Amino acid sequence: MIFNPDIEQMPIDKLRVLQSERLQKMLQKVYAKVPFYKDAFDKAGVKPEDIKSVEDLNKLPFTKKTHLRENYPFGLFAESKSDVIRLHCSSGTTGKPTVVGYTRNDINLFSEVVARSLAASGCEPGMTLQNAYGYGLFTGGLGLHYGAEKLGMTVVPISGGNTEKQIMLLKDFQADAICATPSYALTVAEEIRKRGESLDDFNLKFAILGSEPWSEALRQEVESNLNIKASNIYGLSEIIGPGVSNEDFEEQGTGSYIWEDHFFPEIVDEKTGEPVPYGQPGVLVITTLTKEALPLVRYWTGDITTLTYEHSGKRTHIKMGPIIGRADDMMIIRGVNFFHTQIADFIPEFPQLSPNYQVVLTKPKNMDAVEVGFEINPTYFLEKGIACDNLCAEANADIDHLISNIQKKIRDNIGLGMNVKLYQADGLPKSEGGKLNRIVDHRHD
Ligand code: DLL
Repeated sequence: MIFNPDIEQMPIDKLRVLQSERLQKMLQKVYAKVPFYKDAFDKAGVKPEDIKSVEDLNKLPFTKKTHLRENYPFGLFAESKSDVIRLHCSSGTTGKPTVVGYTRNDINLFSEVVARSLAASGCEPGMTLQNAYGYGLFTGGLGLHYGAEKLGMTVVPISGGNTEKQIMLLKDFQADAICATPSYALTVAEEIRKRGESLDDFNLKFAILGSEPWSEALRQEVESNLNIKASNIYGLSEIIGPGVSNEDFEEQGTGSYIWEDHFFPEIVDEKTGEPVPYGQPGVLVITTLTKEALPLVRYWTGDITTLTYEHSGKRTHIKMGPIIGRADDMMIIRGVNFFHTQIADFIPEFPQLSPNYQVVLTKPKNMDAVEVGFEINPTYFLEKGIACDNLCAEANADIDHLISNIQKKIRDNIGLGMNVKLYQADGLPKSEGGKLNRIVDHRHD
């Protein structure tokens, strides 16, 4: 189903006119109301009226997370605090969080883009959504909640974690869809399989997964364990939260539609900031066109991806590829650039492995070393008649062979020698409800 066909299927030339009109209005507003932007535009020698259309955007400087931090908590807000009806924060581990604010219109806009995203994922009015994103300062829980209500769904606001109860309510309330981080969806899916539950007792058809990078291997595992369709949802608090873009469940693998009537995307070179042609990877930069409380001009998301127009899809809006990684999460190991998602990419080639993995960095003798941990896929070995709890002993030859094949794959694909360690099923940390950190860095211990 298409939630808002007039907008989602608007011809590109009309969309450009709408975007440019909205952009001009927004630039006038931030120049008048946010001292940070007045200074930044003046320094760049650009006045809002110099930007006639979205094509002129690259005359303007970027806004970065450091700017939000320097203006903590409300310095970049363009509306008075009394018009802000909600605050959220972006997920960060240390120090002061990044604070984002919403007017009533912003909450309506947030709900609209999430409703579009849920519909693209297969959801329809009348269906029940189990919302396993965390409720609280994180935008996932409340963001999906309001969007699902707007679409006309019944929401089960269970939040993340408590897997036992998740499974009970999925069955008892006959949820049609679940939204969660992909790593937590995997935890739930594996638990359902491990318990030998019958899928006939469930009514699940769709999953809406995002908030962290995930792989085709993980998609396959969740889809086949639960017999559902899983779609990608992308977003970040600074721009709105979840619902900046979403995959259509019938167009899997071709990217996620960016709702570009509200969020104008660019891809730029990570080092030079210059535009990168469509189809090539670079940093995603987004300008909000309609947001009131916290409008952002050319916001440097730090996420690396590609943009492409794919004219055979159901909608006209541009699509972004999967997130390859965050520019600041790129590891440079012995001179080679490396994102952990490169590991996830080849897991489907090894049916002996589950999609879960972990990267451990150490620094023996002052040289960076990488160990990648994988979990055995118990179904694969059980089908061969090998018991999982005794796996390594019984399947020694298989395992040695597997390890050397994985090492070769890593050398060929990434250009680095890495140590490979295999764990029993459930041997690696799992998501307990939220985002899963796959990198353990002991280099500075
Ligand atoms: O994670 C918003 C969200 C909630 C998105 C629920 C989807 C579902 P933040 O906590 O501010 O917001 O983190 C934003 O998470 O810059 C990306 O690096 C990463 N991220 C979000 N969605 C995806 C995705 C929410 N689908 C940061 N794939 C972003 C890969 C994602 N990474």
